[in-house]
Parts: sequence; structure tokens; C-alpha cells
Amino acid sequence: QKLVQWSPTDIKAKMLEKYPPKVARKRSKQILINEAMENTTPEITANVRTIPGIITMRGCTYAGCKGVIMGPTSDIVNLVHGPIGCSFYAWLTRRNQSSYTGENNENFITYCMSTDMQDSDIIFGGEKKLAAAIQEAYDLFHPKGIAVFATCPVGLIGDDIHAVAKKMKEKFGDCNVFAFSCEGYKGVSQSAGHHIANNQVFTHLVGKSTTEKTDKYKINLLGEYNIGGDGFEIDRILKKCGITNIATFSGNSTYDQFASANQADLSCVMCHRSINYVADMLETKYGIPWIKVNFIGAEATAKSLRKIATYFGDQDLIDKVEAVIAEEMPAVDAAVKDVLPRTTGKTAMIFVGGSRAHHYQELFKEMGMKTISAGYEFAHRDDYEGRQIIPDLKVDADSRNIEEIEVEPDPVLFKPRKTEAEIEALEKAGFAFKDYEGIIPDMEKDTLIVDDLNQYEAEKLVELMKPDLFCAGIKEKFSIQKLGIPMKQLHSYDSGGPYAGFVGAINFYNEIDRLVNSRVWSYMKAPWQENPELSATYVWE
Ligand code: CFN
Ligand code: HCA
Repeated sequence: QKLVQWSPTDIKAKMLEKYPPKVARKRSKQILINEAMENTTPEITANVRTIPGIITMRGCTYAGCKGVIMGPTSDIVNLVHGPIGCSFYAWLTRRNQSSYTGENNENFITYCMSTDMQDSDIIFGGEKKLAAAIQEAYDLFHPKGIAVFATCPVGLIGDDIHAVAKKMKEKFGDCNVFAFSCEGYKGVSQSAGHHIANNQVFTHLVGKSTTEKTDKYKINLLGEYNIGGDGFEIDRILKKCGITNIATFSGNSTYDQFASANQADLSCVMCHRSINYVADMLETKYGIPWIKVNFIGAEATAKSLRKIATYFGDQDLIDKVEAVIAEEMPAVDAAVKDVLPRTTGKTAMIFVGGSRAHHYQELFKEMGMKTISAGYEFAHRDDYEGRQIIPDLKVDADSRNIEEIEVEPDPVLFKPRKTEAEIEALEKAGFAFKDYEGIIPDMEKDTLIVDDLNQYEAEKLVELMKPDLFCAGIKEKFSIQKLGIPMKQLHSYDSGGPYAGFVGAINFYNEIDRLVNSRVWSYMKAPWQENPELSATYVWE
């Protein structure tokens, strides 16, 4: 068999060659040959509409709002106003776990609640049906809160879900009812749904708690959704260090956690893409600064803990964090040492939502593996470049219909957690508050970065670059495996996890080792193996 080594330029050209010229031109701007931040690195186009006809990996705005941000909340009734399919789709598919039992077992995560709209509701309007469903949920559960989510038809027929929510809230008096205009068609991806969710959570929940949080070193953990139990492992570590996580947005979260987030000393942002709006609003209204953290990868976990300790600056905390790291790392080191001979030099591709395609590269690096191609489904340019980018109006037009809420400092509750002099001293000592990382500067030269990868391009990439492992979601899983390449879901973790923190890193090393070294994949015949014309190999220098 003839072996051909494709250059990144060849690969890009081959990915585009079958497209009509207009489509190729557009997609070309979303495929970047990485120059690893040398001056020649061109901009990547992101957060733009998927070209009709392309089978995208993306989800919709409703998925981003109902599924991602609000889905993991334990004791708020999540009621979907729409046809049953939308609710069924969002029913426990995201593997966000919850340990909350409440006083009366008020954990509603396992339920699937919907108004089950029918043709007649579409024609005559569904507001009465929605009010009846809210009443039913209230009578059944007497929850602290009921959240209502709009699906596409609700926006199209013009049901006023906010008016219904307000009326019911006034009627009950002891239950906070609020709604999200997160119709699936809004915006270009899940990302618009995050924004809508963030705005409403901030407006209707944050600051509403009556209990005072008095612990030392209080943080909010923003953008951690407890997929596969990641949040449990992070909480275990934080607790061991003496850091109190008063509110996770929104893994294993409760009504009261959201409501007390304004009392934290510091917000730690894990998935910047999905939650940066809340972090900024907490800072503006209550004076809570935020820092970027990442608990995916053992080294990244240690770095994030040190960063939190440095922010607070107390020697006791700094020592405690070092002691915890010293206690946890030997098991991690032993696990890495075990897998390294089998995983070093293996290659991976990662295509997931808006932050994991970057965060998981840390774990692969620890295993001596290279990420040769990666990209996000829906991240914005700031996630690619790792810096705040002034929104481009043209691009913003694609995240349509998101009402920006006005946030002003609260005259009573705004209290800067550190004085300006303290902040300046921290920054002088090299402490970066807003140093959120970017996939472009962090990936190696000549890697391929692809925004909003689609089914066709995924198969093409695998064919041309032949990675040892492909990471994406359920829609990609089986088509990739049929090509003879092991596939790991980095949304749902298949049924594995946790992968965050120290214990998570060990789990990940062992699972990936098994995957990339399993012989079963060599028995598969991919189309190019059966057809010699397609034979090619990608050699990593
Ligand atoms: S848990 Fe998060 S980490 S919230 Fe976001 S951008 Fe999705 S649901 Mo799927 S796995 Fe994914 Fe990220 Fe943030 Fe999850 S990479 S696509 S919307 N995501
Ligand atoms: C979503 C949720 C999702 C989908 C995962 C997948 C998740 O986008 O609606 O495609 O496997 O993590 O559950 O991203």
C-alpha cells in the first residue's frame, strides 16, 4: 500500500473539495491551520449560523438553556412548554448527577415535565394549558421554584410565558415562578440558550436567599455541571482544602445555592463559555471578582487550587492546599507511570461544545498523547483565542433576540472583596484574574482547529489523519467507530466518570489506555482500507 503524508494544507483542501464554491468559502474561514499564535495565525470565524444542509453537531438554544444550565438543578421544577418530544429529548440525557435529597426529597431531576402541546394548543394558544400545568406542579410538589421553558412553537404562536409565570407567582405567594424565552430557533446554537438562562437566573434567583453564609473562603463554582460526578470530586477536593463552595452553577445545585451566590468572596469560572455572563454580573452588582479555573487534568487541578489560595493570600490556606496536593499526587503519578509506555505518542481529536475540547487536552498531554485536531461546536472567538474580544456586531446579529439585562452595582450589597491596592499588589505579583485560556495559543503548530465540525468533515478528518482516538458526542459515536477508530464521548463520558480532579484523572488515564490499546479496532475494515485509492497516513513530526 502506498503511504502518503498529507500536509495540514492538503488536509484542509481535501475537507473542502467536495463542497460547492460558496459553501467551501464559508467553511474555509472556520478551519484554521494553527500557527500556535505566531503572527501569521489568521482569525477563526465562530458563532455563526450553520450552513443549511450541513449535518452539524450542534444543539439548539432550548438545549443550552433547559438542558445545560437549568437541567442539573435539583429542587426547581423544570416545566417545558411545548410538544413532548422536546422534553423527552432533554430527559436525563446529559448525565448531570445530583445527591440532593432535601427535607422532603425535593429532587425533581429524574422527572420529565411538559405541557405536551397538541395541535389545538398551537391553533388556539397554550397559555391556559401552561397555567394549569404550573398549578398541577405546585399542588403536587410545593416546590420553592418552578421554571418554565419555551420551545420553538411557543415563540411562533406568541404564548406569553412570562405573563403566565408572573400571574402564577402572585397567586401562590410562596413559590418563585419564572420563565425562559429559549425557543430552539433563537441564536445559532446552544450558546444563545446559556445567555438567556444566565440572564434569568440572575434576575429571578441570585440575591434572594435569606440565609447568611458565614464560612471562610467562600467561592462560587461557575460552569461546572456535575457530569458523571465531576462536581462531587471537585467538591471533595475543595472541602479537603478548607474552601467552601457555596454555589455551583449548576451541577448538583439547589435553589438556595443560586440565591446565595451574591454572598461568595470569589467566583471561580470553569466553563467560561456557558457562564461568563453570570460571572460578570456578579462582579458588577456585588463586587465579587472572578478567576478562571480548570479541574480537568491533575496538573490543572493543582494549579487551580493554588490560584484560589493565592487569591485569598492566607498562609494557612496556602499550606493546606499544598498538603492536599502532596497527598493526592502520588496516586496520580503512579497511574500516569503505568499508562505512559502504552499511551505516549498516540493521537487524539476532540470536538465538543464550548470548553471541553480545550480542557481535555490537559489530560491527554499528561498521558503523552497529542491532540492533532480539535474544535468547538459553538464557542465564540474569545474561547479560541483566550482573550476578551469586543463583540463583533456582525457576528452578534447571529445570536438574535437575547435581551441584555442592565446590571448596576447594588448600593447596599456591592462590597469589593479586596481593596484596589490589594488587587494591584496581586496583579503585580503575577496573579491574573481574567487569564482564561485559548485553544489556539495552546495547541501545537500545524494542528487543525475546526469550528462547528460536521458529520462529513469528521469522517474526512479521520480518513486523512487517522487518529488513535476520536472524542465527541452521541451523534458522532457510531459513525466514527464504524471507521475502525475508538470513540470516547466527552459530553456524557459514555457511562464513565468522574474525570475531573485527581481521582477523575486516574479514571481517565485507565479508560483511555484501554481504548487506544484495544486490538478490537484493528479487526474493523474502514472504507479506505478496503479501497486502496483512499489509502493515506498522517505522520506527526
Ligand atoms: S457540560 Fe458543558 S463544558 S456547559 Fe457546554 S460548553 Fe455542552 S452539554 Mo455537551 S458536554 Fe459540552 Fe461544554 Fe461548557 Fe456539556 S463542551 S456540549 S453546552 N458543555
Ligand atoms: C446538548 C447536550 C449535549 C449533547 C451531547 C451529545 C450533552 O447539546 O443538548 O451530543 O452527545 O452534553 O449532553 O451537549
